[in-house]
Amino acid sequence: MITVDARPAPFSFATDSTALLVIDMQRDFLEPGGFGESLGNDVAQLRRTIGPLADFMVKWRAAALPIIHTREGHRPDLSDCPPAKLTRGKPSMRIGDPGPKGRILIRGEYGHDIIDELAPIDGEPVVDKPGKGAFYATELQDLLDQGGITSLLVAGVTTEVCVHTTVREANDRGYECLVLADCVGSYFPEFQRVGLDMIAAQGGIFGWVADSTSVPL
Ligand code: TIU
Repeated sequence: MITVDARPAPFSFATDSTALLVIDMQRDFLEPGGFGESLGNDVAQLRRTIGPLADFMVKWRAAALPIIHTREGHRPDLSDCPPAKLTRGKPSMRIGDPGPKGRILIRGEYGHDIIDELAPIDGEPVVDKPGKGAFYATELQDLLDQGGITSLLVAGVTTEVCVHTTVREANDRGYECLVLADCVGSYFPEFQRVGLDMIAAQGGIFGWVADSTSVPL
């Protein structure tokens, strides 16, 4: 067992039943010209997560522990994109429109893929998801069941959107989740702070929170 000094209490996990879940570290969210920027966001806000997460992934892989990556995006014909998602707000470019990194948030496009700094290595599953949560309409539950995974360390973007939705879904399914505070990012500093507080509040209502440097690997 490994025990992490976490909020609101120490978090313990067994190395044979824990995976690192890296959510949506895609060019569309972290680089200019993608979906995140089209929604009016400053992508620079997310980029502080890249260094700590890259360092942590090196340590996690060195310990031969599993990593699962996710990507948010849609089929080229947009058949899996609900109209409510497609037309919401007034972005300068909508999902499926051509952008500098290819069609926005479309599977197979350059912008949809994971940033080079955090590229998956051979054998690491990449789960494509149409929604914010990583369990909805994906194979994630089966992957975790097959691997005997009962605990998740969670990283990625954005804290209050896809990370939160996924952690809530995971919590309801019985997974114990430790959210790595320095490896999750929001476009809004106040949402980052409150998003993490919401997870750890009420005795850890959705999970635990700690910096990646607190995980004694
Ligand atoms: N807009 C925003 O904050 N996030 C998303 O649209 N997707 C994810 O969080 N991955």
